[in-house]
Amino acid sequence: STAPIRRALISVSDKTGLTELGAALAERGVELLSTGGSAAALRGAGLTVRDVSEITGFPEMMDGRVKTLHPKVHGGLLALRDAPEHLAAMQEHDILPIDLLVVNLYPFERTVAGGGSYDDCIENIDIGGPAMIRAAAKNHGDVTVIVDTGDYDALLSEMDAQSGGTRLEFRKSMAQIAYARTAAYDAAVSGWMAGAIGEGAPRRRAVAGTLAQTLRYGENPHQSAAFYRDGSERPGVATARQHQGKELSYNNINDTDAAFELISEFRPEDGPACAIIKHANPCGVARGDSPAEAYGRAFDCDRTSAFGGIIALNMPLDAATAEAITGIFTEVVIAPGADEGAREVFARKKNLRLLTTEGLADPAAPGLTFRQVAGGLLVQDRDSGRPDPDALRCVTRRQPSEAEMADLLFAWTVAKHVKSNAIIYARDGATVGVGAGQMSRIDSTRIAARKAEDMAEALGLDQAPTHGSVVASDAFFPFADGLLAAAGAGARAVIQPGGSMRDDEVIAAADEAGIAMIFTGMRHFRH
Ligand code: 93A
Repeated sequence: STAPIRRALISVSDKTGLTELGAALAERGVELLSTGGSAAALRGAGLTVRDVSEITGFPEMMDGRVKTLHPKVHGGLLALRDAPEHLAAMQEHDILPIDLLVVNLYPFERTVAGGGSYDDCIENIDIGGPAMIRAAAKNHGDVTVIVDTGDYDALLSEMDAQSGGTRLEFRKSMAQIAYARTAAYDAAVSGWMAGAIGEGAPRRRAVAGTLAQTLRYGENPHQSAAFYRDGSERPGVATARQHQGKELSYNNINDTDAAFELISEFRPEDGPACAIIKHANPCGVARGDSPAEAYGRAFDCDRTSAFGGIIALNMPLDAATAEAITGIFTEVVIAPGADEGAREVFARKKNLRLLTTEGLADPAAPGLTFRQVAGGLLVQDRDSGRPDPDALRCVTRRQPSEAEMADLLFAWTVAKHVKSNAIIYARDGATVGVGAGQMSRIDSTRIAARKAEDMAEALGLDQAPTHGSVVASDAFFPFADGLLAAAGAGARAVIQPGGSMRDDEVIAAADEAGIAMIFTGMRHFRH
């Protein structure tokens, strides 16, 4: 209903705009009820106010801890105006309907930020305020709730436009804002308490989601941690079924996510593919004629780093793949299924954690990623970008061959899942050198090439697998040096976003070295 507001309860700690609001409401014929300090301020401005204590018949007591916690207040906020039973109860108990609630809470956050003592902080946990806010917000069918001094003007404009009442639409919106406020308030309280209680005491973080698992520890043993599910159905580590092995650790979950998100880029229709992850970066990714072969080729990229890795496959595991994988110590294997033969093989390795999912994740699906910074949260779209085939542009005299083009796209796909600066050498559908997480692109280029040389030595090859390879770079080469280093390692084709001030120099260097180069027009930073 848009019935005019007749009675308002005002109880505010932040008195900004209070007397102006009180005067504006009084002018519109609204009766004002209020608590101690707020009532005093309103009276000070010459307004007529009734004390809540007069309504409840109880004084404000216990240092104000109990002032509005009373059926005369909560009944007035919660009663359904069109339910005969509620109206009868109001009549019987002398409860007056309250049509508008204006509350802002004890300044808990400010008390904490100002270095308040433990007792000060505790005393500033508002109880009656949130109770009233939640009651009024629940009853938004009849009651308007305002929790922000910044919304006073909107309230008055609404009332003026609606003959002294408010539209349901407006009340709903204010109710949503009200619950956002009480949720944030309690999150602040629990966050403060998490820091105030003794080390090692059980605690939980107030985050959106349901607790899936209290973890033994976080990234390091001195950090406590937990894993929450956000309710999304996306196939991945949060929704996978674990068949065997110890509980996943914090780092296992993080790495398994990285592994599965990467391998989900490779559709099973295009053939088997395998990724091996260490510290959230791939140390080998490969296609193969069979899942076992894909694993073997991924393993051959960097056998040293693969030890204790996390392995993801894009199709169900079979016994041959399981045999190959169990050749060395592996922490986690995740795939969209595992047949009986594979499960039997894995069962012999008690510590290996085997996870199966319902299919692969859709790499193009929209979604958000979150990262915490001191005092805030960074939110962005998931990097679901894939270069538009029509946007790929060959900028060199030499064009990549068909086989090189396939490898370029393979390397580019992997690059998206490597921490910046990312440089990936690939050949015949397998990475042969991965340079990750360096502060300079030239270092990533050199590290990837050097790892490839080490591997060639270990495998007894007379030439590094980077000979005749292709290279992907997650962002543009700022100078020609990175490109020259790749050429020196034997790369024949390059894929990169382009867009450097010195693109001309880089293109000239590629032409000089007889290298084919593709610009994608899209960057894949990952930090
Ligand atoms: O201590 S309380 O949790 N107990 C209550 O019953 C209660 N009712 C309102 N705090 C309570 N309030 C809060 O008092 C309001 O949320 C508001 O922040 C403050 C306003 O007090 P005053 O009008 O005396 O300045």
